[in-house]
Amino acid sequence: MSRKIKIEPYKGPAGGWGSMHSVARHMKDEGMLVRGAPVLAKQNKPDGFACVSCAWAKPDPAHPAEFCENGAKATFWELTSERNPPEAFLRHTVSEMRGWSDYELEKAGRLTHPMRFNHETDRYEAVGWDEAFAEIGAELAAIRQQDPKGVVFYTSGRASLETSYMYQLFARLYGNNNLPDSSNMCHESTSVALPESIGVAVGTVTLEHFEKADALFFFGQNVGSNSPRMLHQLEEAKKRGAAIVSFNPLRERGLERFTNPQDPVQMATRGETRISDAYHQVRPGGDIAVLAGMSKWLFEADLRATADGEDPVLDHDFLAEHTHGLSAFRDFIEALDWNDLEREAGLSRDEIEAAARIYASANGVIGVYGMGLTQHRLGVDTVQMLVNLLLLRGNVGKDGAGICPVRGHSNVQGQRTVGISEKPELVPLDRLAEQYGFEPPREEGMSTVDACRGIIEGRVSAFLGLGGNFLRAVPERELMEANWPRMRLNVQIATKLNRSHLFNGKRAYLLPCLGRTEHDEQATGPQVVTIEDSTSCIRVSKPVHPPASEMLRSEPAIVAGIAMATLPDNPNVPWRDWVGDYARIREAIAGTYPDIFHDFNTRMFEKGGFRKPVPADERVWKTDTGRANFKLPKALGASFDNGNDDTVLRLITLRSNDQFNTTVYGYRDRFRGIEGTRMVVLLNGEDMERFGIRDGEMLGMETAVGDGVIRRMSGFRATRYDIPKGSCGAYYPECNALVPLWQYAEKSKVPAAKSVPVRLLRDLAHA
Ligand SMILES: Nc1nc2c(c(=O)[nH]1)N[C@H]1C(S)=C(S)[C@@H](COP(=O)(O)OP(=O)(O)OC[C@H]3O[C@@H](n4cnc5c(=O)[nH]c(N)nc54)[C@H](O)[C@@H]3O)O[C@H]1N2
Ligand SMILES: Nc1nc2c(c(=O)[nH]1)N[C@H]1C(S)=C(S)[C@@H](COP(=O)(O)OP(=O)(O)OC[C@H]3O[C@@H](n4cnc5c(=O)[nH]c(N)nc54)[C@H](O)[C@@H]3O)O[C@H]1N2
Ligand SMILES: [Mo]
Repeated sequence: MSRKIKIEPYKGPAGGWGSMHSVARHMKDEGMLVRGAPVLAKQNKPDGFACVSCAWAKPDPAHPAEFCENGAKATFWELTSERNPPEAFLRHTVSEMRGWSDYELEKAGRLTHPMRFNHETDRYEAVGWDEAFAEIGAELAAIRQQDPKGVVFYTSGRASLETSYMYQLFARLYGNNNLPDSSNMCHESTSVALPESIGVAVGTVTLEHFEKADALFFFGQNVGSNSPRMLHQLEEAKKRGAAIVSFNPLRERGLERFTNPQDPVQMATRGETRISDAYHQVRPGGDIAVLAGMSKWLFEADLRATADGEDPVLDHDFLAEHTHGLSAFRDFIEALDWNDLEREAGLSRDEIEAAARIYASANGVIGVYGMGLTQHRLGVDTVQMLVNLLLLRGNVGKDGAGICPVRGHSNVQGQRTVGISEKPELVPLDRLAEQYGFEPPREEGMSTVDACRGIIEGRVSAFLGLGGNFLRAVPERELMEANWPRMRLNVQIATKLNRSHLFNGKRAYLLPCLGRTEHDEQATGPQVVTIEDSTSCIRVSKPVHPPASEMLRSEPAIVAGIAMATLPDNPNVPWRDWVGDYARIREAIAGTYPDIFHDFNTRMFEKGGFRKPVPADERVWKTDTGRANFKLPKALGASFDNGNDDTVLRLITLRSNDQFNTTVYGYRDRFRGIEGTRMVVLLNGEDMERFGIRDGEMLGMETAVGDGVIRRMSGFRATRYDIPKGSCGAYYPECNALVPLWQYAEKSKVPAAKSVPVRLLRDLAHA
């Protein structure tokens, strides 16, 4: 497919007419011109469905149009009129489809029929549901006899609370805790960092906190592309006079300016809201140094204020009553040298101190962050440094203050709440044992990185994917693709075809499911599901549209179908009744987690949903010390150390405005002004001159970790871009072949996708 490549700076704001045009184009492309508008009217509404895109909070009352450009694209992507039926599969061998792009694979449309891979014909062929379940069940049962630990149960963060609960129970009844999920590549650094610091694994803020905040600090989260509905809260904050400060190596448009498509005056006058008051282009991995520098200024300013008889800068009452480890933290910070901080941060002392002044002048501050903090070698330490900064002025558990990890997939946080975790200590196994009369496995299961290693080393016999595109999302692509076919069984529950379905072991099945927007009719009538958003609010999602095909089954029905065909009967686990009435699943969830889910079937309809208890927001600290802990970082740079080797760049892997993870909606990264191609490498102008590279020249890249594995890719168009010296950017998932599996966040094992050490090469293909 040839597309016109256009690379030029985008002058428009986030939102605005550009966003309206983009929604309209996608409506047309997916054949949704007539059906689209009524569906969007129900998006994120109390009587509608929870958006399948990001996990940002859904306010109640909702805005008249509580959807964004990307949420609309996600809805149209799911409800497209394109179909990928068995006849279409007969036309192409699987080997042939491996040559297709991610865009082309999914563009083929919704899967309509269960499919089984035939090695002889190298094709997927239609199979009946009962036959598929029976065959999968027999194979899983046989593997269970030999090695119940050799099966991986992966989930992507979209599946509902109901499905996720059933899935984790299935894995544990099967005999392992191998429940990696997309969170392992994402906010796992949060899930490890926050419990140690403040005793909860999730953010502490709600929309009410946003309404009262005096300042918001953004670290490595691209709001305009990845959680655009939050721009409403930011716009309101700006109108109130709140300050917004951003730290990001790239100048992301959504953090700069926004035109609210729902504001007729702004739209008519092409008016816009300036979002960030200050924007600091931190070096990738430089946030620990920034946060340390800000803390350093705060300690000094506090001493000065006390000496001058002025109000203290730190919240001494809070520190004395609620925290642990302050003096060690102060010693650590005081010993730091500004030269080191400036070098690691890539920012001047003046800039860092200016940010600290804004921080000190605000009463309530929210620290917002995303993958720019979590996907680094010291991702956990970085998150904990952000907490340290917040603690200094009591900015946790106070009105208008708190920590806000912006979660990715729409129910990724909720899946953890109902037991999707490889870590047995996070799950009430005793309770499950009692409820279902079995002995749950107690040893730690495989995380995503462990599962990849297991697959590469041939220790994994079967892989079940509940959504997602594992093979495309993980690091070390070449070794993963080469070793994947060694498995005995690959079962993928999906809505559309993707690359993970094209590398098959001995047996492979592709099971098509209903999307969240689609009517789900079971024995007792129409069903609804529930999800949890980034602010821990749990609410109902009602489907609004007929299914893409009559053959589709719901995710709960598919999980139950496989489980019943695999496991011996257990009268305590009523799979069939659960599928017949999802309220019964919710009762079971409430039985396992009464504190969170009591009266689940009633409370799910409450206005705005009900909130899971978040003790830290009440200043109750469920930590080892019973207080909020200051944690010291292991080093000042969160990335790798390239010493004096200035030929090694830190590669940031990026999302465009026209994708949802591995789903590529199109080739228009409007905000960055890159259209028609995703194979670009964004480079700093001085680096280009230093290496003698011309704009538009084709380059290769090679990972520079010296572990004996050659990771090389070609075909990147050199693109001059406003990015810090010594770093470069390229799109995920295209460049995942460059990400080494073992280069992950210490403690959380999140692949360090925001600072991959690379060298540029004259293009291999053109050499
Ligand atoms: N439309 C759309 N929405 C999405 C997604 C999508 O792909 N498309 N994905 C969903 C998912 S699963 C997730 S996890 C979230 C991801 O949403 P984000 O958390 O926003 O993730 P990214 O876009 O990967 O990167 C975030 C930002 O970090 C910056 N950054 C890189 N390195 C550093 C650093 O060292 N320090 C700092 N301060 N910044 C840095 C990058 O320039 C980028 O702007 O979005 C969710 N929402
Ligand atoms: N280099 C690099 N790698 C990264 C990242 C990065 O920033 N850089 N980000 C990481 C992050 S944050 C994440 S979350 C992961 C994402 O990893 P995944 O969650 O595994 O990937 P997705 O692209 O979200 O999955 C897309 C597929 O989900 C299926 N799907 C969509 N809707 C449904 C549904 O309703 N039900 C079912 N059963 N299937 C459905 C479709 O078949 C679609 O092809 O990638 C990670 N990998
Ligand atoms: Mo994510």
